[in-house]
Amino acid sequence: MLSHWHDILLLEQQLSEDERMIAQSARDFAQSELMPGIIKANREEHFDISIMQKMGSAGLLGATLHDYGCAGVNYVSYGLIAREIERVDSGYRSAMSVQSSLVMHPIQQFGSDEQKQKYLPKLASGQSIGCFGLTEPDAGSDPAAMKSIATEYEGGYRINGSKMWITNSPIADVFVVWVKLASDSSIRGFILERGMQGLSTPKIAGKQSLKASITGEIVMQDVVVPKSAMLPKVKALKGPFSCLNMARYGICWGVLGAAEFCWHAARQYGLDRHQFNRPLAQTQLYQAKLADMQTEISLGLQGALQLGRLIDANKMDPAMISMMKRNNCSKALDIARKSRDMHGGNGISDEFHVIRHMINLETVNTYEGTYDIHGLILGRAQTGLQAFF
Ligand code: TGC
Ligand code: FAD
Repeated sequence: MLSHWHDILLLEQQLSEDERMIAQSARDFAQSELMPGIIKANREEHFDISIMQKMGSAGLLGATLHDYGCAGVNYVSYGLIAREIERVDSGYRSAMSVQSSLVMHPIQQFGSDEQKQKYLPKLASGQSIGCFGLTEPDAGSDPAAMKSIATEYEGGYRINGSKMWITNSPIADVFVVWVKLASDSSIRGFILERGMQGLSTPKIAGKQSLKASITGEIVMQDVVVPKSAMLPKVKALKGPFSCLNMARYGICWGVLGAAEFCWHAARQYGLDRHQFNRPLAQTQLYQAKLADMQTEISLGLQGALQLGRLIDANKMDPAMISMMKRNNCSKALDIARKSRDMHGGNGISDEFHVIRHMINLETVNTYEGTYDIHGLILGRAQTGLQAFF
């Protein structure tokens, strides 16, 4: 048997010593702090907020940022962290990505010095929880159609509107929301805080995927904020989209962590389980499925690594991220579905984890731009023709 069957293209040897250490410590953290409680958390639809503090103490929040208590690691390392966290559950990677890429990143990139000083240290330590509000009930794939509006009011703004499907909104302290200015319809980012009058965050019930993550709305009814609540350094959709680039990149790695879990579980199950007087893993159909899993995961990881290297070298174009987010999510979902099938009846039980990954990956394939939306982004990038409408 090949000793490095699980790393056939020797990805690990392509990492620096630091990157290997960061990946190992993220894996140790995820396996010791997150894995033991995941079945219960998923069954009870519970997100324990102490997880954010633990992630903060482990240096996993805003890890690519410098200063403010952040680790200042490169983007390859950020991807390796996402892979380890999502090996346990996509919902936990979601919590980490939202805090890091969708809340801390825009504050660091587009915020004033006062905003950075005020929010970043607590977000880095996990004392504060952040969320990112772009999607609305009538504006999902097409965020330009958003209706939330900020009207100038007594030296500040009055904000009205609602955001839908927002990871962590019911437990968030800090809200980065994107709304249109009434004066010129330009899209601007605002930082809102828990406790502001008119701000409420009802939980979305009945979610059948990402159950260990909490999701809600952000309802803004005449929320009055000072001008200093606006992110001063960005205007228009490139603001939220540039945050999404970073979060989508994390997903490229993260989903492969979930897929690897499902692949390894299927392999082990096939070695252990006997039918027709032989291990399942000694049948041709079973082995062909394992070969497909190994191939897609290995290729996906090489793509994710190259993408991370390009981001670190400042050579990233968003189309690259669309290609990898689209392909890795779809392949991971397919692998999880196959693994579920290869576990037979046991695959239906959450004790074996693969059905949880499978259902979670349905969300990951949808959020941060659906499979088809990323296909249209890639289609536009190679033809110059936009086919969204
Ligand atoms: P479009 O004309 O394409 O672009 C408008 C302006 O934005 C710029 N831009 C980007 N900038 C940086 N990075 C990117 N990826 C960018 N994509 C576009 C673009 O250059 C332009 O700038 P300018 O200066 O020329 O005006 O805009 P469009 O309205 O036609 O958009 C088309 C489309 C479909 C690509 C876009 O709307 C899209 O990506 N839709 C998907 C929506 C989405 O991903 N939503 C995610 C919500 S957040 C979320 O899901 C979090 S889940 C969290 C978790 O739990 O992990
Ligand atoms: P729609 O845009 O209505 O799309 C429905 C279907 O139509 C999809 O298959 C889509 O691909 C297809 N479609 C849309 N337009 C076209 C077209 N032009 N051509 C062909 N097909 C098209 N958002 C946030 O802002 N912050 C968050 O923290 C966040 N967290 C989330 C957590 C969860 C659990 C979920 C489920 C979603 C979350 N989202 C969040 C929202 C997510 O980004 C959106 O659900 C996603 O962008 C899709 O938007 P939609 O649901 O409105 O679907």
